[in-house]
Amino acid sequence: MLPRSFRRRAAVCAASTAVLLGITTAGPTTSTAQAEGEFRPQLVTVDTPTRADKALLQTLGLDLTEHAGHDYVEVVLHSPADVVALTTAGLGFDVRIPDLLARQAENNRIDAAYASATTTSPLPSGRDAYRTLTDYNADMAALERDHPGLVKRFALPHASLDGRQIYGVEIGGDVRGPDRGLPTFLMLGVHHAREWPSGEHAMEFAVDLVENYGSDPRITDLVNRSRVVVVPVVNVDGFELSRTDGGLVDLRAADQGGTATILGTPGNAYKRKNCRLVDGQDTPDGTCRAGSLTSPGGYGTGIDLNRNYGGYWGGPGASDLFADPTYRGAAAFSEPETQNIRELISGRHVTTLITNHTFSNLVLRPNGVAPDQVAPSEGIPLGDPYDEAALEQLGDAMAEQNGYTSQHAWELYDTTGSTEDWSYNATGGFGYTFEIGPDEFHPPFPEVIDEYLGAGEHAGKGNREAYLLALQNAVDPETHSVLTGKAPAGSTLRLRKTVATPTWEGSITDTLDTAMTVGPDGRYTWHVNPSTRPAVKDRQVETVSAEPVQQQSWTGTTLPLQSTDHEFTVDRDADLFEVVLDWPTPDDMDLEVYRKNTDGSLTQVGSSGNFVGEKERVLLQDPAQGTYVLRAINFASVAPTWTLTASLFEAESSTVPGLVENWTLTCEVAGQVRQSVPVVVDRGQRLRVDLNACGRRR
Ligand code: 0X9
Ligand code: ZN
Repeated sequence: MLPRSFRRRAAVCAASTAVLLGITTAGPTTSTAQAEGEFRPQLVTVDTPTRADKALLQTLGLDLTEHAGHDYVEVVLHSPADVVALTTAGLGFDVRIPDLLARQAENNRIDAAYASATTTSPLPSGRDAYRTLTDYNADMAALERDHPGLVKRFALPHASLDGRQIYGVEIGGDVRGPDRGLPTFLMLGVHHAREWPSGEHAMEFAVDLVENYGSDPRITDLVNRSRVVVVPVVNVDGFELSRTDGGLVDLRAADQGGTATILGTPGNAYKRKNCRLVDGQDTPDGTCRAGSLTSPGGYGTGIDLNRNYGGYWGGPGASDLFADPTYRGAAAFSEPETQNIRELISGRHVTTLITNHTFSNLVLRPNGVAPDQVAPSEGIPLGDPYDEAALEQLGDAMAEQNGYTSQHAWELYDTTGSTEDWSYNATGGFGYTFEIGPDEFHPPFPEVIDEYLGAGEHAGKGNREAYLLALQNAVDPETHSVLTGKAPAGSTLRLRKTVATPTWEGSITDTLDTAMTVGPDGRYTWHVNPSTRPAVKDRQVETVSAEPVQQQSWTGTTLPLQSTDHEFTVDRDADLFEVVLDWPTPDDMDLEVYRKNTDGSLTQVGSSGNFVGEKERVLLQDPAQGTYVLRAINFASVAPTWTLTASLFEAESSTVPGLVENWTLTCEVAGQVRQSVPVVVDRGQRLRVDLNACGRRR
């Protein structure tokens, strides 16, 4: 969860630099010897109160991290010359971690100690350390080599910008046989370079299925009834840089139990985006490392692949500035990595997908944007997904296995152009984002094991069990559609649909084109996604009354790093509870909303984590009656005067009627289309279509 986390930590760090320094020197000892007078890379906080200061800093060729706020940027200094560059430019700074190598060594030591004490970890693969890209590729090749009837390795259609092949594996009981219309379950990892556990879990799940096929009846049945496609590393270039250039730097020790976790790092360990160096121009093969030298973190070169998909592309929660961590790219699907996933999904019936990320222990479901938002391309509020009840049910069931919080993606923060917002709205296949792990992008490896297998009260469940539930959903005909009937043995059936998928302001053209081969008995059963896309189905829209039915405002001033609470009682039925925190200066404030329990304790029910300078807003649907605590928190260096407003609204629910779409089903014999019929099929429906005319020559 990028924006909230780095902003929060940044504010805490900036305000307590002096304290941190003292603690850091007393922190973990280094295992690397330091020659006298030798310069050790250090992490400093550079003051950049104006945009001009930031621009100046960007010209110095220094190693800027993504750890930044509106008035500072954290920078790694690698040499005395870097220090001179900063001072000559007249930019002030505080040293935050005086010896990054010492800190990195300490964290690497944890991993090394674990690896050397462990021959075989309890993971399906037995691995005891993070894979490199080479390891992933070798493991996928080995899976295929050792289980040729069960595993097919494939290269995705587009090579990466830096010239690498991107691989995936397909797993199925008869994976080399013709496609007989089984549903596809898709598992993705590492859209964001630094989120290493997201690839580990995807890969471990593949190994898990393969190793247990034939002995575990549940897994055997699931694998026989589906095709499981796993692409563990979508962003291969970024991952290779992150994984091999710089190690783990854990800032928690330096923060004495504060909210800081981890971000500052040497090298590219915290790179987020892909290896695009210039929009619209291919990156010369092999040059990504060079291009990233001065932009290792989320900032700098690259496209945020989780803002580049077509669904509502270009809307809220995605930046149009190349250097930003959430840069959406020049156009929807401008990047080879997202094109790969688009083509994969457009060519199969992916009935359920999970795209893995780190971190925050979340199971997120569509949509990425709050239901009251109106995309100009549509002119009506986004509403809840048509399949909200079913999406929520599976999300909650998965979250019970791993102990994560199940919620709409927009409840985290707005995003547009994310994987499942496109895949769900354009194809109807269920899609979820997992944010793995409590507090780090790539924590010490033992944590990866715990998250996969489950620990504590989730022991024996974890993401493994959550993924199995998702796979179960993928094969369950109740959650997709089934076409069945007679057709000539060996004929090719094809379902096609060319549609306009809304971006935020316009649309893109999606062609879904899938095929299967009819078996020797002249009958077929095809597991497909519904013919009408969720994007155009009936939509429940809440029209909120213009005037609140109840409203209360407070003004106040809160000192830096302090917070102010106000209570507000909801004593009537209302459809919407809105809390807004506004203030005049472009400062860093946060808003949290709690429900007061009968024993006086507080349960957080909402928080707002907008970028610096935006006002904060929390929206609660159907608020329960009772007392709420509204907390204004100041992370900034000044004490602005703010206004806090709580409003209750009533809403009228209306249905905006949607469209009915059809698939075009064709039957081909020897490459010739012999029959073509429109097919309308809903979720949960089983439709019989006999293709008798296909057997006759025209
Ligand atoms: O911001 C993101 O892309 C994801 N968080 S991360 O820290 N892994 O970068 C969250 C995306 C949530 N939104 C949707 N999936 N729509
Ligand atoms: Zn991510």
